[in-house]
Amino acid sequence: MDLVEIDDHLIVSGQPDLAAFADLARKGVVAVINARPDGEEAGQPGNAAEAAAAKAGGLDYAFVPVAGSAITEADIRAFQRAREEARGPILAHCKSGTRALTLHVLGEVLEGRMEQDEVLAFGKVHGIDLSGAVRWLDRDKAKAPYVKGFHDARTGSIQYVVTDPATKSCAVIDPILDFDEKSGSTSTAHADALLDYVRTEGLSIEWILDTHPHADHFSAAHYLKQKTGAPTAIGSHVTDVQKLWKGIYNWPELAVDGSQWDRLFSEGDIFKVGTLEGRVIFSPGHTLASITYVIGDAAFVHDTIFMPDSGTARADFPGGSAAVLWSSIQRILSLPDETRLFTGHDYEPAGRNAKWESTVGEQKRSNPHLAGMTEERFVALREARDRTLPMPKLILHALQVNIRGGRLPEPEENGRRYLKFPLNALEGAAW
Ligand SMILES: N[C@@H](CCC(=O)N[C@@H](CS)C(=O)NCC(=O)O)C(=O)O
Ligand SMILES: [Fe+2]
Repeated sequence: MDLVEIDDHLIVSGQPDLAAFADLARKGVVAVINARPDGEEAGQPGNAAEAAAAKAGGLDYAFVPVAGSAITEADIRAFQRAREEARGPILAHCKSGTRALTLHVLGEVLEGRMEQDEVLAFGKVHGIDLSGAVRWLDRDKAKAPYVKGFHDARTGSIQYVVTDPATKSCAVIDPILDFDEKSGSTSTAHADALLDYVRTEGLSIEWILDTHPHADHFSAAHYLKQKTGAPTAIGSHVTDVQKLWKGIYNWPELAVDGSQWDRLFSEGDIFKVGTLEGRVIFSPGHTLASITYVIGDAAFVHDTIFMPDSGTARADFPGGSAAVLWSSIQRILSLPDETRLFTGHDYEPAGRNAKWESTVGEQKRSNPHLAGMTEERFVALREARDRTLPMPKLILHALQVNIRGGRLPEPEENGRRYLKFPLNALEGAAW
């Protein structure tokens, strides 16, 4: 294994021999970043074996798997984080070292610590061809909209800011209001991080959008509207979801006309984010009201399709249907292959870094719930899996907030707000 010393803190290499991990630790290396997806070639040790070898050698370990053509900002940030968290030199590897150095260099350019026109020469000094990194940066500059995702590790949700670079107008999609169910505390940490980003980048929020009433976290739509005055919107079938949960919560005063939002979107509706056009696709199945926002070449597909290694969303909540979800997914997959897909959740399977961006083409090729699938087999697979899933821990907390556009319950006469839960209303208890 050739070790290429990039600086005092970073060594890049091809696939290391696992037997060498203990040796690396003796030489002062404190962590390994594995940038290779599993299964690239026979004899590759793979994530689980590398994680175990790192642990045995006393090394920290991060799994940031990337295919050369499909590096996303989330991967670059995860690589940066793993470097920042390391207390000493780290070894980053892929098959040849090229992807590992590419991840590093892209982070340096995005942070303004390296110029794009220095990249090729920097690679040459180390004997590594970084022309792929230059192509990535060219593509990144040409992207419209520019999409910033914020992953919430607590709930596995992603909130987005979607920006028209020409006008610096943006839309917020699926903003998160933090909630700790153990203490009953709410926090605006995620929503404030989003507002900080909007302020730092000099953006103006044109829309506060939700794809559906979430079952696993509170929406920060109402909070953000109070802070910015921007209009809120959701799918028009939210009224069906309101009617359904009005019954479950036994809540006579709940208005079920969608008046809690400024706009209700239906299939085919068009809206603007600066000069970019947004289009609505009705995509139910996970909920009765789910919609997908297609803005430029980016589709915000919420809980339909997850990352290719994570399959699809569940369809067993009240009002859910696996067959309906299948049809919605087919609509999304009929978008052009290069359409960027941004998902609503990522649960970091097998300890890999959180990711949220894929393309229609990648999904059709490599999502096991979709590639070569028939409706019948999908429905059988989805329903079988859903029978094994416990309800999300916040479903009863979240729906009563989210069917009112992210408003917390009104305070009682002592000034405190209370949530209300039906007992024995939902199935799926995991005892
Ligand atoms: N453990 C999570 C599970 C959340 C969950 O059920 N997520 C939904 C989307 S809201 C899903 O589709 N999960 C698919 C799966 O787990 O396979 C929680 O309790 O919040
Ligand atoms: Fe969800």
